[in-house]
Amino acid sequence: MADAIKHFRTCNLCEAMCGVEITVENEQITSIKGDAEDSFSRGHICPKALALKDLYEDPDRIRVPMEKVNGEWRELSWKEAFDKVAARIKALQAEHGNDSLGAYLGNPNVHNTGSLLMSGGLLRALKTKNKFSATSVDQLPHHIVSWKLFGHQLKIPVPDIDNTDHFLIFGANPLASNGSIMSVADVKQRLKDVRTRGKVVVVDPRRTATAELADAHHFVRPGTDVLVLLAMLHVLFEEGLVNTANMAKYLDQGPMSLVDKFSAYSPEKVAPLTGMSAEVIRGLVRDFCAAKAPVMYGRLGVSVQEFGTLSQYLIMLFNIRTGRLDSVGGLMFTKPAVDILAQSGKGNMCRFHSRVRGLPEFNGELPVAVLAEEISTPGDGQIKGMLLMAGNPVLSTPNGEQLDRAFKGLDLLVAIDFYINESSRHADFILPPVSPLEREHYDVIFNVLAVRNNARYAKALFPRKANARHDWEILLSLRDRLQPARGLKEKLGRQLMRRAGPSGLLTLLLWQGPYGGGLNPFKGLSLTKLKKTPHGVDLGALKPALPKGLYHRDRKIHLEAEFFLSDLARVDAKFFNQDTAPDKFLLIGRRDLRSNNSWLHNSHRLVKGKSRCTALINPLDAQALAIADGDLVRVSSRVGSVELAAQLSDEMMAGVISIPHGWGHNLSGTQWQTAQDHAGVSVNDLTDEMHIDALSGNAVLNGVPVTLAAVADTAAISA
Ligand SMILES: Nc1nc2c(c(=O)[nH]1)N[C@H]1C(S)=C(S)[C@@H](COP(=O)(O)OP(=O)(O)OC[C@H]3O[C@@H](n4cnc5c(=O)[nH]c(N)nc54)[C@H](O)[C@@H]3O)O[C@H]1N2
Ligand SMILES: Nc1nc2c(c(=O)[nH]1)N[C@H]1C(S)=C(S)[C@@H](COP(=O)(O)OP(=O)(O)OC[C@H]3O[C@@H](n4cnc5c(=O)[nH]c(N)nc54)[C@H](O)[C@@H]3O)O[C@H]1N2
Ligand code: SF4
Ligand SMILES: [Mo]
Repeated sequence: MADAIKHFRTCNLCEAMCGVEITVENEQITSIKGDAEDSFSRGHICPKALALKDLYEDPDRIRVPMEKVNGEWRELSWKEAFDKVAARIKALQAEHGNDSLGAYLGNPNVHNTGSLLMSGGLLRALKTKNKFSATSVDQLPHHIVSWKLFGHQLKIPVPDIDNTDHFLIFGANPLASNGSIMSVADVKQRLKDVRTRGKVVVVDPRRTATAELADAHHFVRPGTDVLVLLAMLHVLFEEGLVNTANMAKYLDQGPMSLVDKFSAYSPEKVAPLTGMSAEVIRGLVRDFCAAKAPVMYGRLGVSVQEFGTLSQYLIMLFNIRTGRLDSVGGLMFTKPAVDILAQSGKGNMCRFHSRVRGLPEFNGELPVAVLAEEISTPGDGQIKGMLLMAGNPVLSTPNGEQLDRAFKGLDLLVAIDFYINESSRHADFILPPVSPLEREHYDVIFNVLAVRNNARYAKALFPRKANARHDWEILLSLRDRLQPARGLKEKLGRQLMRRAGPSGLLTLLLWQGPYGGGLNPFKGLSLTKLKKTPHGVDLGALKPALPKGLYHRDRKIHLEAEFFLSDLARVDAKFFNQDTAPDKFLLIGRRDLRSNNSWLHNSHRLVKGKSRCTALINPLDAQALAIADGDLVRVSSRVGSVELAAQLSDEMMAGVISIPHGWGHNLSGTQWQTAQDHAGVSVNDLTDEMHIDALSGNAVLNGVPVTLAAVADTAAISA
């Protein structure tokens, strides 16, 4: 029997970047454990890490390029596939214009070193304004806030969890998600450590696992965080708690500027709308200001709501006005070894707008909430073909059912994906890349957002087979066909890039980065050094960085009140200027430790057991509608209706229903059998593409008005 080989790498499935130890015997993975010596994650992993093995072995995973001919899939050689796809894209754009091709980039692109470093060329070669990504169902508000305030969309400060003594969390559940825009392995222990130093406080319409662990949890009515945050700033000024001592010289305005903006939002005024008492709101501010090293953090629950951008701005402003930005234990900037900020666009907005609804682009992308209408509305610039890269927008974007119908009508759909999912089932071509263990990995993005500076690199565990391709190879091959190199110099440049691959680029980026050798390439942090350090290199705790970290020319933080606070008119109109009765039920999402958006449901070990795709309902709400635990219920919104089992729990705030996203694998033509066997329903058949955060165009996935009813004939329907 061959000796067991131990391989160390970073799990790339979520943002936590856990180090894993994978044992291989006779080319079979025999175990996946947390790497106890890992410099970042200290041995922590979650159940999803085992899916790395399942993904590698999954017989449903597509391994060769395919074309759909008369409804039947047939295999192609890579050359045939690239030639045909490029010819079809060219023909489409020649006939209908460049914008007739749309592109959607899903979340796994940011977990993929090669795609991140090498997709730029293809995206430019597509020459289309119709680019979309999962950003606009997620963190778009964070980018806009950072771009406006600090001058770079990726200059996003993260909570210094290891040093704070008062962690105030709005709309995040790191115990399930393992942290987001806060890469932090072993978050449970780290939160417990915060409690020994001080307090964890959670504001969430659901008493989540994170809330259970916290010292205090407060329910908030979905979508009303903006009011709580305005009232918190009101209290800050009213009670003389503003303290910008460490910040004053970096701000473009004095500490008391904007005070009049918050005077109208007293806690007493907003309390009845938010479900939080005025006393609790005042207490949040006083406790925060009494702590030594407090920090306020808001994540997905706050981003994907009607006032997501304004709310994230107010969270940043609160941290700034209390001197907690760039302070140990507060919101801190990172110093990653690969300075991807220097390589990427700082951001830009409103240079063009979507054709049908006129929503603004950000950083060259349009909000995905407009994708279906851009496909279905005839006229110049109508989308007739789509390129999907590592995404499943039918399950992950609002009004998925409508998008599904729109995809059906396309002239061309090409998917770069190793599964035939609910979106790529409409594809004419599938170009399948290798699975995560068959490629090298360096986390380019999540080290920018990590609570400790760190660097780790791993080679591919299994070399890619001769007849397989990396994502980046697929991207380069398509680019070469769509936009051939002009002249010898460009040709050589492209050949060099292909030969160097991601590790060549990483060598360069590490060398140029803040820990690299600079003038002496043999010194400093290098890829060679990382290859010899399989458990990674710890580059230390986060340190104050201002004003160096600022990208504005004047090296100041721009408060940009006109842009963000112009949205107060919309707040007033929604909450104070109309007599409409509040919606009876509001829908929110939830994450589960054994799920990852829409795409790990083909791993048997992650889906076994009781269905997690249930409607969580407060027992008093259920009682009023004669709904018992396990009953089938119908949840309906403006755009659709789903039926699923009710799960009663007082962890839900009254009047709020929670359904997880990423389920709904019951559509025909997909090729993930285990997922189909555990189909569930798609909550995005309820979310509404017309309900957006107007300031950014980001989708509203939390606080969706819905109705709830028992399905009378449960037995007949579930039989
Ligand atoms: N209602 C509701 N909707 C939500 C959310 C919510 O909280 N509530 N969350 C939103 C968020 S935060 C996000 S990020 C989005 C995610 O939305 P998407 O990015 O659209 O969806 P994923 O489920 O991540 O789709 C992943 C697809 O990428 C493929 N894939 C995985 N790895 C690779 C790879 O290395 N290369 C290639 N080429 N393909 C790969 C998988 O096979 C799968 O088909 O969903 C959003 N949708
Ligand atoms: N296991 C697992 N881990 C994941 C993922 C996954 O699908 N599964 N997805 C990954 C991705 S792509 C992302 S972006 C991150 C997201 O990571 P997180 O930001 O931690 O997101 P969630 O776990 O969805 O937590 C959002 C919380 O907001 C609450 N909430 C909903 N509406 C409101 C509201 O109006 N106000 C307030 N204050 N709270 C509200 C919800 O109840 C929920 O507890 O997770 C990543 N990690
Ligand atoms: S928390 Fe789980 S999925 Fe996320 S990186 Fe760690 S092991 Fe992987
Ligand atoms: Mo996300």
